[in-house]
Amino acid sequence: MIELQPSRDARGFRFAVVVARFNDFVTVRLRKAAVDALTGAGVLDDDITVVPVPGSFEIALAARKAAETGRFDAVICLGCLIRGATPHFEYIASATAHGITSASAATGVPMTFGVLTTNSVEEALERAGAGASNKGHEAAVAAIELVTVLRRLAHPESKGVRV
Ligand code: DLZ
Repeated sequence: MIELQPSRDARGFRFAVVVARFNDFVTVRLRKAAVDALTGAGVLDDDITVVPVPGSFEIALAARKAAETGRFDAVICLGCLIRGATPHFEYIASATAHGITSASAATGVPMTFGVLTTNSVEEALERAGAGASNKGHEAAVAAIELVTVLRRLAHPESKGVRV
């Protein structure tokens, strides 16, 4: 049996980071952590395009449009929905998640989900702190892993390990 190995080396790959401005005191932290994770994996500044959108509800359309340009290997989606402050929280959260899933399925471009859905501001800030538990960081690392393992899947000469 061969198990394909994702890589943390993302040199040469191009990413779009779609980020909602709503609750920007949180989303700027998600964005910074995502960009840091990408550059830390070898992605050039010029190969990262940040696409700001008003709120999480608008992420899916922008992600799809970014994917349709053909210029990106993956799209990282970032936003912050806080239940207490958001009437119709469930509707927006559900529309956002389904919209991103559909956009990825329709375009075939990997998209990752760094949209916080929390009960409070405190919970949101906890998930946007320093270090690897920041959900922007996690979404960027997931995008890198997905891009690299799918690349290896597409190429028969891919390196895998026998398990
Ligand atoms: C309107 C709204 C509300 C109340 N709460 C949030 C939120 O917590 N997080 C977020 O990302 N966006 C929120 N929005 C904005 C919607 O996502 C959307 O931008 C607007 O309804 C305009 O379509």
